[in-house]
Amino acid sequence: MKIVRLSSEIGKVENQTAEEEHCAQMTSYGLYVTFVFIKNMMTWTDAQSFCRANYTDLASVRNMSENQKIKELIPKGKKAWIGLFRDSWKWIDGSSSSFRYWDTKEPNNNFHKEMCVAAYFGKEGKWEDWNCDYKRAFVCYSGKSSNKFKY
Ligand SMILES: [Ca+2]
Repeated sequence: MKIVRLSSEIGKVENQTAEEEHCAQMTSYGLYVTFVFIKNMMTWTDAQSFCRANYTDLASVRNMSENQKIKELIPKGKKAWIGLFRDSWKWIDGSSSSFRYWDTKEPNNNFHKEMCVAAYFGKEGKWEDWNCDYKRAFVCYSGKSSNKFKY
């Protein structure tokens, strides 16, 4: 797989040939987290399985700088699943970050069926809740997640 690796540590693109996979590496809470954009369209659940098989999990977005990093990975106007779902809104990695970046009027739980969250990168990376069965591109991460690593 071709990879573009954008490292916020060195701030340059190391490989320009990428197509399928885009990565951003950044330090968060003192740990390296690598975000990977997958353009294959999948339901939220399938996207989660894919991320868990190939990376760590769907991306948790814990602050504005992580949201910004992810935004930079994703083609403008695209929506992509992230790892937030409705169980009083919980990140799948078990982390308890309260950072949210909802678009206006979101989350609105249309038809009471919107349990999953996509970030919409035509709108500054703001989030919308969506029916989990929609097929979308998505963002995985790899790295240590906060529930496996105590500070
Ligand atoms: Ca919605």
